[in-house]
Amino acid sequence: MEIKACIFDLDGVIVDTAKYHFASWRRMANELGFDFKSKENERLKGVSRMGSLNLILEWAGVEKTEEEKKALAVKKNDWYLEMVENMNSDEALDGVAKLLDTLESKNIKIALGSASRNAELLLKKIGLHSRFEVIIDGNKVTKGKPDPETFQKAADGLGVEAKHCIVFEDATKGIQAAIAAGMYTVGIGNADVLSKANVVIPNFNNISFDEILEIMAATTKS
Ligand code: B16
Ligand code: MG
Repeated sequence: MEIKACIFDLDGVIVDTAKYHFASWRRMANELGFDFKSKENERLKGVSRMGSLNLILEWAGVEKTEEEKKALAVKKNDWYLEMVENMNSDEALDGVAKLLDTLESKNIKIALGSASRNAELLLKKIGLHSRFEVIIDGNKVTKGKPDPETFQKAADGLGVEAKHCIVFEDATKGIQAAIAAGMYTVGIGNADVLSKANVVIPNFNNISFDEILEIMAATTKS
């Protein structure tokens, strides 16, 4: 299997913005007289802003008009933007910049495949925007994860066939999307949660790209 491109999810893979999404959604839920914990929050990972709001309203048993939903989504996003306001390059997750260097040195193409409409802003804040040849975010797709559109568009933009792409993802919906796109999947995080991924690593600390390729080769032989 020859790998020609790597497609990265953003939140939970490049940067730990998941905690800010969680905090801002929880603040919104609390205002509605409802609360949810990290177990439920897991189901919001990789889900679009409106998709997340709909799920939270469903859990809360609260009905809102489309206009009210739009206003709630704007409010949540404003809180989220306040929280990420001061992010800088220190907040790129450990090992990410080094991995991008390695990929560049091996002429492996790099793309982003994120559900976030704030993806470009965040990449600029952490100083990694220029490292991505193609950026597919929530503004550029009509069907979010687990639909494969995000990753298919990223691969098309790079001009690389799906079978030559690795996707790095922290969300089950993202792993499903990458599998549906016919790509090799590396889960970042908890192996129990990401059991559908070809391989799961806790993070990019202490693992090189060659080691990831070795694990892939070993797991795809069997
Ligand atoms: P925004 P990813 C996703 O980013 C997050 O995991 C998810 O929690 C969030 O709701 C979604 O982006 C939309 O984010 O409100 O910024 O448009 O993991 O796909 O990079
Ligand atoms: Mg994610």
